[in-house]
Amino acid sequence: MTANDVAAAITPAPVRIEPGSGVVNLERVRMIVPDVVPGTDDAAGPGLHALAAELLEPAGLTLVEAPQAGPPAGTPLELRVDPSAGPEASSNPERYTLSVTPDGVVVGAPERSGLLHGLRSLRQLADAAQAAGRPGEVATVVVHDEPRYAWRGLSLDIARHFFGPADLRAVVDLIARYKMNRLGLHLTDDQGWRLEIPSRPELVTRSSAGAVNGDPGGYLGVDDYADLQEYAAARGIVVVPEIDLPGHVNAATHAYGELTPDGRPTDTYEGIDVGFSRLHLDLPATEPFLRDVLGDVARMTHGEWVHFGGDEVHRMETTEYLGFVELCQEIVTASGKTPAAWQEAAGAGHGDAGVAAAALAAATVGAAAAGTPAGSAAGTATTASAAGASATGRSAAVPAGTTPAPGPGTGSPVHPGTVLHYWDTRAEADAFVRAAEAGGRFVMAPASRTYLDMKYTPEHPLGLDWAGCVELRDSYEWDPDAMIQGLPAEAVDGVSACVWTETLVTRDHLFSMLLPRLAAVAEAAWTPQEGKDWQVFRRRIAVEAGAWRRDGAAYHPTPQVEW
Ligand code: TNX
Repeated sequence: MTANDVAAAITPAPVRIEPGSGVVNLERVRMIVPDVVPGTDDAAGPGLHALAAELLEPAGLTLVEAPQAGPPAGTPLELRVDPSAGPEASSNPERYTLSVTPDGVVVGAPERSGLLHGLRSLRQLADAAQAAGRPGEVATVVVHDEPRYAWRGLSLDIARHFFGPADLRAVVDLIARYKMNRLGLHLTDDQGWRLEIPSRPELVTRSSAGAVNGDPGGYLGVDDYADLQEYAAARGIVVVPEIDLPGHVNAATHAYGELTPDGRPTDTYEGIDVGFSRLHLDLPATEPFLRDVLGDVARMTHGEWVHFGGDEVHRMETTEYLGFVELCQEIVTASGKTPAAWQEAAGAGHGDAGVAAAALAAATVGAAAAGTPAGSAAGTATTASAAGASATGRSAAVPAGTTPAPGPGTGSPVHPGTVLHYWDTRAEADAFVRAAEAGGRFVMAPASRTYLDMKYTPEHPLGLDWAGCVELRDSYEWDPDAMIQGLPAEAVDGVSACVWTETLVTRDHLFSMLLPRLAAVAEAAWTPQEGKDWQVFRRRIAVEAGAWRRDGAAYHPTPQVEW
């Protein structure tokens, strides 16, 4: 391999690469692992050893044990706790240095996450060697690397169609390959409730069996959820559960009739419309329901965040909506977690832009799903100016109908630390700037770039197109810091891809929407803006496809890449 080939093999592109001129034979590798690694609970050795084997063996490397006597077998691969690793003067906790020399390999990092990133880069070098027909002959190189953003995620909808533990582990492995570290799970929606809630058992007993189009549903039990989080955590990934409130709740109102004004459960729903279901803040059953559900989810969740949704609540007055935003933030915080929500929680208009989205979605994919109630997308639009909010009432829930509507620029409903997911680029920037002033954090998931359920082209058989078509280059060429006018870059925590599953039923459907675009979003989240280059990226993607084919992962062979 030439130096250029080395640079061509690591995706997302590293911060700095010093190519060597030789190769090292890594067909047989002897691992040297530290006993203790900062950021690790259990014995680091066995865990890291097993993960390295999982990553490297499919690429043609064999991990061997050191013999009791005689010369050591295999080329050394040392994982080393090294605070001086990474780009010069970096204090990024995820930084690492990967040195591949004729004598062997050293991955240095101050924390476990960096050691894993270094192993992943090594793996891609090994994959490239394998694809070039020289398995185990890895080009020498030194890589100094660190992520641009701390939040690099994929949010996956398992409510419209259910994807179970085996699929979710495959998704974890995939996002880990691209050094992503957050898996958002959209666990509830109108069509199904996908997480067992011990205090509210009927959510899954009554509302998990169905899915869009009458397809089979399913749910994660308490143990499934714990196991998945452990599997993800071992790979440096935090699961962020999303319970979508106070809209997108038909599965909840089907299970618990007390959540509706007439006390009767709603019917099951198999269509793909949005915005028609809602909770009611003034019903006596509502707050106890929120406390039970969000409290249980917080207790079951190992990571820092609980996402309470907040999107597309088309049939609710602003005051009541903001009461929910306040109450959900209060409950999540009281449960010891940091709240996350969709952008509407900033008071950016929870109805207007969303109504347009829903109407477009209904118009363009109506054929994909049965049972869409005609005209139900035309909810009550709320004007952006009416959607301002008070910065007061920080600690108490605001009862419906009592929030004074403040003038523009007077604050934000967002609590300090709450993480907003920006998705609808049609919304006005003001509310987001106010949210950032109030201490809100931002994750950029602009639908026109990172919604990987959008079609690649108008003819694409899967996906929606309400945000337009999203080709690989669209997912690649954008700057997360420049998405919202006037928002300070310091308020941006990162980037998330999202994949909604109205039209996606199988793992192959899912993966063919993720690949290759997920790699482009991952590079937007990892690589500094000045280090990105579309022409180089598309060549690296062709190299990546070798591993996808080997691993049997479905991908879309977009004409933007020479495969
Ligand atoms: C918008 S983005 C939604 C989802 C849909 C998706 C389809 C967001 C917060 N809500 O309910 O599934 O569009 O692309």
